[in-house]
Amino acid sequence: MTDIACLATELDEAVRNVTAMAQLSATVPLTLDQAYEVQRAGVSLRCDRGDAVVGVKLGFTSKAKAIQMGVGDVIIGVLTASMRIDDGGEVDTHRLIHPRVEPEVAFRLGDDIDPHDPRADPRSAAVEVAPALEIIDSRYRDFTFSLEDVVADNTSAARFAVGPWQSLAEVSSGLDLANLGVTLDIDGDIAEIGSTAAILGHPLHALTAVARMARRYGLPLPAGTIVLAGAATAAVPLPTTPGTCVTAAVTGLGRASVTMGQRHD
Ligand code: OOG
Ligand code: MG
Repeated sequence: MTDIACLATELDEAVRNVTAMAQLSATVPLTLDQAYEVQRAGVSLRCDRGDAVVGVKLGFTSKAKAIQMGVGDVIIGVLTASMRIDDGGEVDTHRLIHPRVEPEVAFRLGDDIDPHDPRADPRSAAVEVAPALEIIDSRYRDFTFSLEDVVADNTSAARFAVGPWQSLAEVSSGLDLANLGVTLDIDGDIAEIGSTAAILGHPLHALTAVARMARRYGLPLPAGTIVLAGAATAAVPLPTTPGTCVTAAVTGLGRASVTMGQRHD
């Protein structure tokens, strides 16, 4: 029998000890459903220590990411309060194993989405939109994993920062959210360029995908939930030199930035 709690603890310790581990799939045959159970058990361990769920994130919604990681299906993970960095805030790089950063679009739900109601319209529940940065940090050696591995590892979720929120209705009346320019820059030098079109063809499709997956895997989606729609470009290694600034900019939405903090080694 697969010991879900044991696997969740192993991954949790990799986070806490900032140490990469072997892929679970190397030794344990894991189904996708079991992988989501491991993820859920890992989030519970965090919450038992006083953390709180604040959102969800999608992974592999863009071809660039799926190709980069060699893994195809869309996946969902959980964002907690301790992963959040204020816009313009500092990244505690010494707590991360081999972080990468990617530019994203974030939504905030104004209403609950009832995950059990197949008619619920997830798009109308989203009321705000913002540019965002996600820092991912696989707990597996060499940032290499199977689909089940990465799901069990809470989709590599590590840190995220959200730029200024704007009303989704207002933004949508003046801008075509389906094709906005996205850049990721490091100290002003462009590292990646993309378009919001890369996110499932239209970032609002991410909300439909979130509702579908939340229903399947039993994730609650209350009002206030932050949704990271998935990277618009491939991820780049996070430069960890103290003072380095990384910015995601989305045309018409603005920017989200973080700065690397002091090393503690
Ligand atoms: C998994 C997380 C993917 C995205 O935006 O596609 C993801 C990984 O690449 O480690 O967050
Ligand atoms: Mg991401």
